[in-house]
Amino acid sequence: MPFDADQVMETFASATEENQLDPLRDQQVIKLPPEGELWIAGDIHDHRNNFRKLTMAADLGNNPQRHLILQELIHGDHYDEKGREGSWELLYRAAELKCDFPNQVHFLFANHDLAQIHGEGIMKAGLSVCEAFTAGVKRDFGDRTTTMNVTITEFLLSIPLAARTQTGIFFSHSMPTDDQMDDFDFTIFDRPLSGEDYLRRKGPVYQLIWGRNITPAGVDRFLEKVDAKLIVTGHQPQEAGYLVNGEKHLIIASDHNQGVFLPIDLAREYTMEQLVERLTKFVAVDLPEE
Ligand SMILES: [Mn+2]
Repeated sequence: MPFDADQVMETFASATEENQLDPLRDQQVIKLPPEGELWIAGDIHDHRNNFRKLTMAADLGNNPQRHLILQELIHGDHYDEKGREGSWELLYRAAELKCDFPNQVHFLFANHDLAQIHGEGIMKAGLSVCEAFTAGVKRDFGDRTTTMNVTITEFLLSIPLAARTQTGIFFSHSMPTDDQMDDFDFTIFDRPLSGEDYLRRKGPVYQLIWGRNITPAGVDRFLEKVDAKLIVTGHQPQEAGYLVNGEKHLIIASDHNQGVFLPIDLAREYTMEQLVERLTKFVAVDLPEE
């Protein structure tokens, strides 16, 4: 399976530019329009079949009113016999999709993206998934590996932190933990970011995308600060595909058959019950085999 390094790098570079110039982007937030649709997925982690189902069913070319938000595409289960992991390719497919539909495809920055930028920070069965990812890039690009890693890092750094509807729904990969919430720097959404914002543990970007087990009281404080009514995140694995945490926080996962995505109408308001009713399981999406 040969890859054309120049073409792959050109696609990542174009997608980087499209992320930066996204017409809906205001600093680190995608501000969705008052009409049309949004389809949002949770963590995908190189689940290639779910990605295929989502993009084919979304049919963006025939549905210009439809927006698609993707998050945490990398670090999945496609390891070769030498422990090299191949999720750069799904990230590349997503970058291609951004280039094809720059006004409709958007991303949310996730902790696996940040770990891959840093080249470390997530272990699985005692092995670094970031090193496995880089080994996969090296397998497929040989002596172009260094430039490819720089290109991929720039793409990951171009991804915004959040999105919101005009009807009060906020989207981010996660939220700061309850004990970080009081001191959390909420200005990260409204200004350019610097290296300090991404620092391990102390940086607000790190805190936003790594936080787990936020209580409903923490969710309330977060939503008050960002002036939204409901929040949808990924990040915490969900065997059933989703979890309603309290009354205002919906967690979705898209990295297995029972995973879900959330298609909503941007023009209308939703209660949590109505959002949950909209959830669509990947297993229910029927597409012809490839
Ligand atoms: Mn995550």
